[in-house]
Formats: sequence, C-alpha cells, structure tokens
Amino acid sequence: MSNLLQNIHSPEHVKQVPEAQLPTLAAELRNVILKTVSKNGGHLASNLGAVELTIELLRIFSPPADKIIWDVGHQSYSWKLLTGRYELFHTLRKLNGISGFPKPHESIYDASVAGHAGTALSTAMGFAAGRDRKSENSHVIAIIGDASITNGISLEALNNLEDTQSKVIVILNDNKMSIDCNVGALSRRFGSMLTNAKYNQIKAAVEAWAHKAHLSPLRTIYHRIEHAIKSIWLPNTFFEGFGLRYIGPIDGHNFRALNNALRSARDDKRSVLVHVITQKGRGFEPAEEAPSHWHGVGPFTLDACEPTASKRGYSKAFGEALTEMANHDPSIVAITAAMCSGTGLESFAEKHPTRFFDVGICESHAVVFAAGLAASGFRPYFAVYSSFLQRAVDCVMHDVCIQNLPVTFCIDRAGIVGSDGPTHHGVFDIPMLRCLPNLTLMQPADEHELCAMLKTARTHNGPCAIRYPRDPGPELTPQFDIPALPYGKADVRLAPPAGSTRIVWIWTLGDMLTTALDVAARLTAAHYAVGVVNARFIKPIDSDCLGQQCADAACFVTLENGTRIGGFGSALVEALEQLNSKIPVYRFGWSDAFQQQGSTQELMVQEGLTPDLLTARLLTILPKIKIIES
Ligand SMILES: Cc1ncc(C[n+]2csc(CCOP(=O)(O)OP(=O)(O)O)c2C)c(N)n1
Repeated sequence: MSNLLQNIHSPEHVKQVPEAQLPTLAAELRNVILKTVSKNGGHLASNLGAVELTIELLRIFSPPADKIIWDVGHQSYSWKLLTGRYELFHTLRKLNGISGFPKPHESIYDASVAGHAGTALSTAMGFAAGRDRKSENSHVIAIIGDASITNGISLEALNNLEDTQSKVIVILNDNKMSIDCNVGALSRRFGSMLTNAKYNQIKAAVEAWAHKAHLSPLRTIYHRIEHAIKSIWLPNTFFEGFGLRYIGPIDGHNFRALNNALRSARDDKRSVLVHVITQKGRGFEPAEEAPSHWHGVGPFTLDACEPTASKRGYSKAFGEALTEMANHDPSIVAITAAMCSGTGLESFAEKHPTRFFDVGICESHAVVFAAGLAASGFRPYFAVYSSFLQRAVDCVMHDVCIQNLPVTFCIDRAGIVGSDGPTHHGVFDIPMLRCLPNLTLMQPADEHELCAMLKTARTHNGPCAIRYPRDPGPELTPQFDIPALPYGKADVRLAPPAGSTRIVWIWTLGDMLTTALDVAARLTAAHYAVGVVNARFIKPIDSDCLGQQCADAACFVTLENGTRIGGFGSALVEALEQLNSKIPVYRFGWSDAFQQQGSTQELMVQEGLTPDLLTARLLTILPKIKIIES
C-alpha cells in the first residue's frame, strides 16, 4: 500500500499530491486518526468528517503566511498530520506529546490556540485587520462548526465583520451536530438552506450549464447568475446580511467541489462564507451511526469497536441524583450549554423534558437564563464544565450573585482533566467564584456528599456552586435519601490522638481527601500528630472548627485540586487572619502555570501532589517548625 503521508511534511508536499491520489491520502489520514485515537483516546467523529476539507485547504492556501484558524480545534488532527507532525502523531494527547488542539508553540502552521468554542471568527478578523494595516497579501480563513457559530462570541464577530472592512473567509463546517444534536434557530436555518429544493435544483442546473459552457466558477458571470438565483430563491440569505458572500452548500467530501469553492472564495475581494456539508464520523461506521457517542472517546478496541468501559463518575451520579430530586420537586429545572451527555443530564432530559434546557454553546446566556428562571420561582441547576464556566463569570456576578438568586452551578471537570490539556483543566474556578459575595462554594469528597450538596443547594436561599472532578470518585451509588449538609460545617475525617498538642491539621476537600488521608497515615508513622478535615465548604469556610483547632495546632496544611493562587488554601489563610492566628499554613495545589496535558497521575507527580511526594515535601518542612511528638 502506498504511503503518501510519510512523505508529507508541509503544505507544499500536499500541493504536490496528484489529484487522482487524493482519495488515497484521505483514507490514510482516516486510518492513522482511527488507530491513534483508539490507543490514546481523543476527538474522533469531528476529525473523520474534516479530512477532505483539510486536504483542500492545504492545496488552495499556503500557511503559515495564510492564517488558518480552527474553531475549538478538536477537528485538527488531519491538519496536524499534514503539517509536519505525522512522525510524532502517536504521542497525541500524551504527556509532552502532540496536543489534541492547535498550538502555535507546537507548530508554525497553527495560527492560534483553540479549545473553547466560538473564537475563530474574532481571531480571524483580528489577523485580517492586522494584515491590512501592514499591507500584506495573505488570506485568513476561519473554520467553524454549525454549533460553534451559534456561540455569543461568534455572533458578536459576525455583527462586526462588515464594519472591520477586512476580508476573511469563513468555512462553515456543517455536520448538523454539536456534541449531541445541534439546537437553536440558527441550526434550523442552516437546515433550510440545505433543503430548499427549488434553489438546489436550479443551482445544480446552472452548474451543469456552466460546466458545459466551460465557464469556470471563478468567472464573474458565473457569480452573477448564482447571485441572481439566490436572490430569487433565498431572498434573505442569512450570511449575506452580515456582508459575507455565501457559497454553498458544498459537499465536504467531494474534492472537486471543495476545490472550486475554496478557489472562488480565495479569489473574491469580499468576505466569503463557504457552507460545507460534512458527515461526522465519516468512514468509521460506528461513528457515522452514533456521532455523539464517538465525539470524544477514551481508548477503545478496534476489533470490538467498543469504547473501553468508562467508570460511573460524578457526572452520572449528579444526573441521577438531580433527576430523582426533580421527581419530587416541580421547581427544579436543569440547564446545559451543549453538554447534555458530558454532564450526565441525559436521564433528566428524558424524564423531565419540559424542565430541561439545552441552550447551545452559550454559557453566558445559560447563566442569565438561569437567573431569569430563578427570579420567577424555579430552582435552576446549571451543569457546566469548569473551564467553560469561565466564559460566564461576569454573568454569575452580575445576574445571579448581586440578586442573590438561588441558581446552582454544578461544576463538572473541576481540577485537572488530563489529556485535553491547558484549555480544559478546571483549576481556576475556586479563585474566580470565591470572591463573589452571596455565593456558597462546595466540593464533595464522594457521590453521597454530592447528593447531599445538591440538596443543600435546594434548601439554601442564594446562589450555590458545587465543583467535582472528571475522574471517578469512590463510585458509590448515589444515596437519594441523604439529608442536606449542615450549612458551612466541615467534617473532621481523622482526629489526632486524644491529648495531642502540636497537631498538623490537614484541610482538604473533594478528590484530594484520599491523598490527604494517605499523607496523614505516613506522617503519623513518622510520629507526628495529624488530623484531617474534609472542608466540604470552600465558602463559607468553617471558621468555628478552624478556631477551635488553633488552640493545639502546630501548623495547617491545605491540599486542593485547583490553582494555589487564590484557592482554597488562600481562603484558609484569610480565615486564620480573621481569627488573629499566626499559625503557619503550607498550601499545596497547582502552581502558577498552565498545566500541560498528561494523565492526572502523571501531572500530579510532576507537581509533587502524590501522597509520597507530598509527605517527602512535608517532612522537609515540618522539622523546621519543631513539632515532632516524642
Ligand atoms: C465554550 C465551550 N463550550 C463547550 C465546549 C465543548 N465542545 C467541544 S466541541 C463542541 C461541539 C462543537 O460542535 P460544532 O462546532 O458543530 O463542531 P463539530 O464537533 O460538530 O465538528 C462542544 C460543545 C467548548 N469546547 N467550548
């Protein structure tokens, strides 16, 4: 079998591949993507759909001079393979390996960092405005999905596009899917562009005529005719209203059609939107049939085509517990910003369809929408990944906290998330939220505590946030009859031996509790008097408990799966300051850097957050404060 890929190291090499061999190149790309994702996990369905489009982009445009900007960037595997990263592709998403998202530090061909949806248009417009002010001639192309283009930032960019007067090319990669089915009026509008049978019939007839008449799609007369057809059959073509010439719909798996459309977009003086229709999961039957399931996957066996069984995890426990609460409480509503399956809300959506809202990839809107629902007497639970809630922090402050509304933020993927890397680690939510007045912030140490916290949020009359990690907890089946927690009270999980003085008090929470207990056992073996507190509440922190411990404490140690700056440890320092305590505090969490990709365990080792490394670090600190119990 020919191996075209191994001889391709740059866009120039892609341009040299004969047209007749393009299908072979596409097959090779799909093969490598499939094999690698089956081993390393990753985004599969979107990548399989974008293969032909990527090849044609590289045949028509010349990065790095031309800027190609991928929205989200989860569909850029072919791009990576064709721009010099074939040899290293087996390291995809591994520690120190190739990132699963575009990264300018990784390659000169990656124009911009991506990972969060909706940024490509604005980035492209910035590049285009810069290009024009430097009087350069390059092209700027944004590739954006039919779900990501509905994001607020994308719509703000569209609104501004005509005014910036700088040409950009927008490729709308329309596969009719977000992670789950796409939602919203825009997505339906795209659908109607595709199903306008009259338009498509006449357009096809014009194309056939033009072909016979040897009229190139680059010729002005062709565009005039095309435009005339559109203005009759699509009088309000949506994108034309934003100053974008609309080309499409184009079959995104047909090289010739893509080539024509992209050349036409390149050679036009105006901004252009090319509407490309692709199939998510293309070429891999299980993913073609169940694209949501195969959007992002862990490693799987190629023979059985079954993802390796995933553990239950907090998301599932959350979804089950909230569904159960809603069974008895008609005021409970659930909101997701396009992450229904990821956040575990599928069962809720099925059981309570009129109380379930998927608002699309629109986190800010989701928060303000929740505020409105809360103000009208409902109890909204907004399930959202930590890193995506970052988008909406202002709305949490302005629309929820100022009004002290009982919205509950169920913050999934809080803490380090592993192979998705720095754009997706959820390590900033504690500092971002802790400073907001009226907000209660909690973290459960297991699934039972998560249930209890969901109930605590229901009984509390104000905004609450509950953060929980991606990695599974102890895998307890949720206990639906568990009562709400006593508000603001910590839980002493390990009491030091009776009569101890000079106690090392470890305050921790959530997924770090197991580590803290392990460290405590090791320190106890080294003859320290150690106590462990499961804080449960980051805000309000249990100052009563802390105050009582001050009497016999030698020091406090804090341990959290979040950034150290401004995090839970900082909250404890502030509480001690209020208590006029001078007792030393040693804080452990993620350092002031963007943590890279890798397994949670690998990253914990790098940061010194495993039980053995933490104990070793503490054993170098503790003797200096002379607290060894004899
Ligand atoms: C701000 C933000 N919210 C949520 C996500 C999670 N997410 C990743 S891809 C995706 C769906 C994107 O759909 P679309 O743009 O149509 O691209 P496709 O995956 O279908 O190729 C979502 C919701 C994200 N990356 N960023």
